[in-house]
Amino acid sequence: MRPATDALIVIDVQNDFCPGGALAVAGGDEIISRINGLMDNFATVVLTQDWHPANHASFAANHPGAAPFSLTQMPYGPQVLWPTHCVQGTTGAEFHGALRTDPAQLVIRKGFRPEIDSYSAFFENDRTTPTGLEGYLRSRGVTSVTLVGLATDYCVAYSALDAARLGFAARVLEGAARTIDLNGSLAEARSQMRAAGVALEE
Ligand code: VGL
Ligand code: ZN
Repeated sequence: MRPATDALIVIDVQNDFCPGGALAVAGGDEIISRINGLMDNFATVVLTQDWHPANHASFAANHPGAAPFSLTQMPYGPQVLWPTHCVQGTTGAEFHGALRTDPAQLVIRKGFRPEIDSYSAFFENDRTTPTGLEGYLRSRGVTSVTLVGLATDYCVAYSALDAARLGFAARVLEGAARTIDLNGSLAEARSQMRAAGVALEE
């Protein structure tokens, strides 16, 4: 067991991000057995769940004429328009059936405001609206976070960058994560994480 100051944060291991899902990440289900095993090593386990209303502004379907994976401008900056995914209460939004959920003490749901996306487990995409995770971790004495899940170059990277910015020691286990890799997003995410002091490990 790792020290109580270390938390495992499992990002968005949901049906829609796994093969067969609406925004499937290649090999997304391959990481689940490793993540399940990691949970035994951590006294604090947090799961996140992408949790959008059907009218969410990140869905291409809610922008007439816009193609999925195109870019638009939101008040908070550029935003990729995604296929409709992880709609609240749907099977696609449920955790993958093979993921252990019993060891988790907290489930953070994010992206529930129609007008703003939330990749990070800590802040919505304006980078200022908090999810509450920082307070939860700090009040439990956590100083170090290990991030795994889907997808490396979006929700995992945004979460890791915010963790580092907040002063947590942050590491991403790339072998327990899978990537979307849209227009060079993986290379960009990796260089940003390295620059921010996030440890990238297998
Ligand atoms: C994610 C795109 C849209 C993710 C969530 O979990 O990485 N990516 N919503
Ligand atoms: Zn989403």
